[in-house]
Amino acid sequence: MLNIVLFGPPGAGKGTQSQKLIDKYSLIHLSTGDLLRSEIAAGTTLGLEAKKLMDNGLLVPDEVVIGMIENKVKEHPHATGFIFDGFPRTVPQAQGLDKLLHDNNTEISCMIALRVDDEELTSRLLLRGKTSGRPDDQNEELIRKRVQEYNTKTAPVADYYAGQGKFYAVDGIGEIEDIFSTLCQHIDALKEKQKESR
Ligand code: B4P
Repeated sequence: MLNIVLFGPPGAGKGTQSQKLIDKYSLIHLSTGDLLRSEIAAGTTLGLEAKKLMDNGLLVPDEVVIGMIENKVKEHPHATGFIFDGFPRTVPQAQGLDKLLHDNNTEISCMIALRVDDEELTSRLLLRGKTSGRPDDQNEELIRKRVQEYNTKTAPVADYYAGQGKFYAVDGIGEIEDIFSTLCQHIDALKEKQKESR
């Protein structure tokens, strides 16, 4: 299986690039941000609790997102691979994901990080906020809070995968198509390696 974690700060382009990758590699897209927003739209208890945190730029508790991902992975027993978008966002989430995949006889193939500086992130999210209707994209202070959450809680997840020799970083600034083709080069090289080791 090809299981990719697409990593990066809020606004790095994870959702944008995931859409393109799932089309090219026929992967199942699992975005915790999208899953949480659908819980909010459905007005579930989980959604109402998550909304309070998300609207303040904070992360949702680990056990909530791990449970959501577990349910989704189980819904696709015949998948050829998954793209994890916006998950894991903490080291305990990464450990939970490793365990879940191990229990399903598979593992993470690689983590690819999109590198984008804070100024560019802020301007992208404020621009998206004009049309997305997302409360967490509406003001600069909240966006900075999300970036700060990323720097303290999420950035260490890169070291977790680097320790397993699975971490790659690409420049996330530039044309969307150029970034996509760099991502594809990494993934194609990985697929070749997987073939050789079979
Ligand atoms: P997410 O939905 O994951 O939101 P995001 O990080 O803002 O989105 P993303 O990074 O995918 O956006 P993209 O760059 O594609 O999370 C939202 C919230 O949910 C979190 O703050 C947290 O509260 C909660 N949450 C989610 N997962 C969680 C977890 N695992 N644990 C705990 N809490 C969790 O797009 C940004 C903009 O940039 C777009 O407008 C796009 O068009 C533009 N863009 C993309 N690429 C570009 C490029 N190359 N050049 C110019 N613009 C570009």
